[in-house]
Amino acid sequence: MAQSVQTTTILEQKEEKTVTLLVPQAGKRKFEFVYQNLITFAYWHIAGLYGLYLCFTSAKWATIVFSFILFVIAEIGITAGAHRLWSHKSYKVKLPLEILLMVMNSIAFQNTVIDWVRDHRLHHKYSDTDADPHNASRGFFYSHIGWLFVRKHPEVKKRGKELDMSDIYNNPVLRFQRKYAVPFIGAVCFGLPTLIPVYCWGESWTNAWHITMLRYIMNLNATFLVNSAAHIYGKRPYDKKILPAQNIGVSIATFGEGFHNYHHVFPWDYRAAELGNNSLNLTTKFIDFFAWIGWAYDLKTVSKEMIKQRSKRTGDGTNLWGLEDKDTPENLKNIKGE
Ligand code: ST9
Ligand code: ZN
Ligand code: ZN
Repeated sequence: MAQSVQTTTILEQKEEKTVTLLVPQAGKRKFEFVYQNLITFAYWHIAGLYGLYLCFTSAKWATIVFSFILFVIAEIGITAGAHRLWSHKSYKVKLPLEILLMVMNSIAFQNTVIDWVRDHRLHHKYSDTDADPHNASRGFFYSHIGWLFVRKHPEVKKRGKELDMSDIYNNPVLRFQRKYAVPFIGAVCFGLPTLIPVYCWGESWTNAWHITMLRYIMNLNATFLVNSAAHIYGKRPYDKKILPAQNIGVSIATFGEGFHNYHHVFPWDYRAAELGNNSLNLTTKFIDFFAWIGWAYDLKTVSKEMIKQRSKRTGDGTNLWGLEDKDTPENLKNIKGE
């Protein structure tokens, strides 16, 4: 039944060239606002905040717990699914887990995975330039949410067309999600989460709907923090010349996606962090569990030696080798500088 966890350590360092400002900054480019998005996001946020108020005044405990569980499921659908599996191919999965992740991802409704992956691969290839959909050199607000209120920069569309997306376009599970996006995502993200509390434990319609909104905006904003806060605040132990940084707060909010300086340097590592066993990294634990039952395999990691070398060469000198698990012989060696 249980199988041992299989991991692949990439021994050859893929030289990750930092593509800083490959595309000229268009600081003066006029924004073309999409007013429909402004109105929709404003409604989602106001409704979600009202949902928060209802949690403290009239909601049933069952509704709050149910929504929190959905929050966790949806977030893992983004982190383990859209991000680590489909965008970065940092591990492989069997069909049942792929379908499960697609459903979990749909509960988060962050567009379809196909669109998400295209934007995310661009984000890595052209980080913080005009070709990055949520270019953080334009500030916190733009990279957090503002980019969704305006038309994309022409460079995003131009460079996006040059990406190899064949694995994603040919993926039947993702094609299903895109084909039935409106009814399917609508049902699992908004419809069922509202109906279940009403019909299963007699919650009021208004509580069920607004707490669904609360869960939804919490998922969105947690994800957005990776693009904003984790591209601005934190240390840069692996590459001091790039904006992505190590941000513990974001790691807590996103189940392990805030170790962002590491992630941009080693994007193929399924742990998205040097210390994959870190207790904040629930996503890694999720993948490890499925590797244990045999549904996930070929988990890619990076050797300690390669991390250390890269860190010494390009980091800001803040790598805390050994602090988190300093009892291991390997880390004791590192601390002593052997
Ligand atoms: C939402 C946001 O869903 C989801 C993204 C979240 C952020 C992910 C970041 C990852 C973080 C880091 C990882 C860690 C994860 C941690 C997770 C923790 C939980 N390449 O888009 P359109 C072309 S918000 C190539 O309309 P506009 C293409 O031809 C919630 N081409 O552009 C396309 O047609 P098609 C719900 C591209 O008109 C055409 O342009 N979502 C590319 O400029 C039109 O595309 C919403 O509310 C590309 N990358 O509009 C929707 N992009 O697609 C929000 C576009 O047929 N979005 N093209 O090929 C929009 O309304 C619009 O996209 C827009 C831009 C207004 C922002
Ligand atoms: Zn990534
Ligand atoms: Zn990033």
